[in-house]
This record gives sequence, C-alpha cells and structure tokens, in this order.
Amino acid sequence: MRITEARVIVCSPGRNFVTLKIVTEDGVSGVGDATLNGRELAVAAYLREHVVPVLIGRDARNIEDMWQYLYKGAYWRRGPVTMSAVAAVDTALWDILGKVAGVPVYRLLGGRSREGVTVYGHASGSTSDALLSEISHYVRLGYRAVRVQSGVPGLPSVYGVSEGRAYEPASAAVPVESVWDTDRYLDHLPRVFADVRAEFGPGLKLLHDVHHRLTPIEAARLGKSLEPYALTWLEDPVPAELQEGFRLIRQHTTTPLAVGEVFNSIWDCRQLITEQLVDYIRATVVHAGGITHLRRIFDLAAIYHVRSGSHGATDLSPVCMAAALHVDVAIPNFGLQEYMPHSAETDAVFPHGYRFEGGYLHPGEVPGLGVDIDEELAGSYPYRAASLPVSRLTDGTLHSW
Ligand code: GCO
Ligand code: MG
Repeated sequence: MRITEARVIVCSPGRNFVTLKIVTEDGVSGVGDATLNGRELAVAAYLREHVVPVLIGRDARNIEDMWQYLYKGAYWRRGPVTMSAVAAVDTALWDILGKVAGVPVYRLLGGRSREGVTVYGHASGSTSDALLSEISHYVRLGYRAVRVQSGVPGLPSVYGVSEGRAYEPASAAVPVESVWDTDRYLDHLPRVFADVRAEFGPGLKLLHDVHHRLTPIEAARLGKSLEPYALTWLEDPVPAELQEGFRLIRQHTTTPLAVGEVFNSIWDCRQLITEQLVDYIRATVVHAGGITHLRRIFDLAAIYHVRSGSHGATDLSPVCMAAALHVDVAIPNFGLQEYMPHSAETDAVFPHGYRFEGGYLHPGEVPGLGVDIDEELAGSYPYRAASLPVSRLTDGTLHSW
C-alpha cells in the first residue's frame, strides 16, 4: 500500500491548527494532528521540507518502521517540533490501517478496556462566585472532574483564567507579558479550594494546573496546603526538566502530581515514572510521537502504578482528540482525559465521530480514527500569527512558564 501523496494543511478556524493528510495508491487516506501552540509553522515546515518527500512510495502499513525511520533517521532526535511531525505521520498511518482493516483504531490497540473515557472540564473565575458558577455548569453537564483555575487578588490577570470566554491562551503575534506573584498565589489558593469543596462536597474530582511556576519546595508547600481538599491532581507544579526535583515535592505531600503535556518522548519522563515521582502522565498523541510512542510511555507507566491523564486543550485539534480517545479506551492504566470542547467553526473543519455523554467521551465505531478535515473549508481560515504569553515577576524577572 504505497503512499502517493501527503498534504500539510495549516488553518485557523478560531485558532491555528496543522494537519497532515496522507493518501495511498488505493485512495485510502488518513489524518494526523501536528499542531504545536505558538510554533505551528515550524512543524509545518519540518513536515513539508523534511518528511513529506521521504514518505512518498513507502508502505503505509509499516507503522513501526516508519516511526523508527523518522525518529532515528533524523539524527537530531526528540524535541517538540520533530516529535509533533513524527506524531502526525504515525497518527495518519494508524487511521489508514483502521480504515483498511474496517475497524476503529482502538480495536487494533487491544480493544475496549472501559465503557467510556472519563473527562474533565476547565472551570475558571477571577472571583469565587464566578468560579463556583462555572464549576456548577460542568456538574450540570455531567462532568465527574473539573480543573479549577482562579484569579489571584492583586494580580491583574492569571494565565488559564478565561472569565467565561472560550479558553485561548495564544493571543497576540508577539507574546503578551503577564505579571506573576508566587506568594500571593500560594496564600490564596487554599482558600479557593476550601470554598469549592464546601460548595460541591467530596465527590467531585478537582484538579489544578500550576503551569510550571513554582520551585520544588514551593510546590511541596502548596501540595501540603491542599491536602484537606483531596485534589485528584496538582499539575505541572515545577518545570520538569529536573526530573529528580520531584523527589523533594514527594517528601512533603500526598497530593497526587500530574506532569507531561510538554513532554515529547519517553526520555522526558522515564525517571519520573520509574521513581514513582508522579501519579499521572499527561503526554498526548500530537506532541509525544503519535499513538505508537504514546503507547510505550503508558505501558512503562503501567508498571509503576502511574496512570494516563492526557492533555486535551483546544490547542490540540479534534484529530488529536479522536486519536487520544482510541488510546484512552484501550489502555489498562487510563486515568483521566482532558476535554475542552472546540468551537463550532473548528468542529465544522474537523468533522468527527467522538461524542460526550454522561461525563464520558466515546471514540465512536467507524473504521479508523473517525475524524477528517474539510480541506476546502479549512482554506477559508488562513493562518494568523499567535504566541503564548510570557510571565514576569513583579520586579520584571522573566519567570518560569
Ligand atoms: C492544559 C494546558 C493549557 C495550556 C495550553 C498551552 O492543561 O490544558 O496547560 O492550560 O495553556 O494547552 O498550549
Ligand atoms: Mg496543563
């Protein structure tokens, strides 16, 4: 089954996405997400210049060999740009294989391990009332888990607090600069979760994302202060390059830790997993080398009692979400799947079969991944430069993101 064509489609239905469509001699095609928030054109160029030319003529069924060829053959291994490009090829080939086999991809991954994929939504608010109201919205929709992000008194804005607007972190072409104050944040957050637990009781799973902004001892202090509120996870407490830095957090708190949306290979999290320094690994299909590599990460995690908790913000396209759901429904050590519904214009460009029902997402039963891209409609949404913001301390110091 030779690959005869591969197209890289950059579009912006509300936000930027990069999609790879691979077409075989039999006319069967598959899609892969290659979106890297704020660096989309880097991945598009990597695909167009260095990947598409070597795909033509290769057998679309040899998924593992293709992965090894693109990973080892590049010489310059790993990195978010490279691995997002590898992921897009890998995902598209799994899509094609499912279509050729006539089954949804999860059947090729060992079949269904659960009825549905438990998801969590994003609630945020700069005041307690606004936040509690947003959480109520998700509870009414049937969500069993909610990520809680709050404004901080004295800070003009806090990343991830969208005030009821659609969550879109990448705004201006040149990064917006926001001010961060760790002391104010550490002082305020326990009160936020005290209010939330008082309002919603013990049954609702609560999560919080620190977005890498603390030092290990600050994260230890935060984890300890939140123990009375029994979070399901505290996410990205510190920058994760220093994997052993998590030992210090672990020594002080039982609050579970989730890390990994910025990881792009098993090497980024090997120590975190094998030393059980985290409880959930957040890597996902588009940034961690596709379905083939993500399965390896989750299989290693399963040995060490670490569960999945894949990233699923709206800056990952419906193609990634569809692929993630096939992995989520099949693996034995599934934890949670992040789910931020895309906008109507995004969904129109990416018709898909997955659906939300009773707090679960379901991947659907059509052969392949059950998602596609309407290339003509995509063409009506041209790319527009947008970058993630940067964070500075009150004295102007450029701070961890
Ligand atoms: C998450 C992420 C988002 C990021 C975004 C970056 O947990 O969903 O941390 O909050 O801001 O995905 O592109
Ligand atoms: Mg996050």
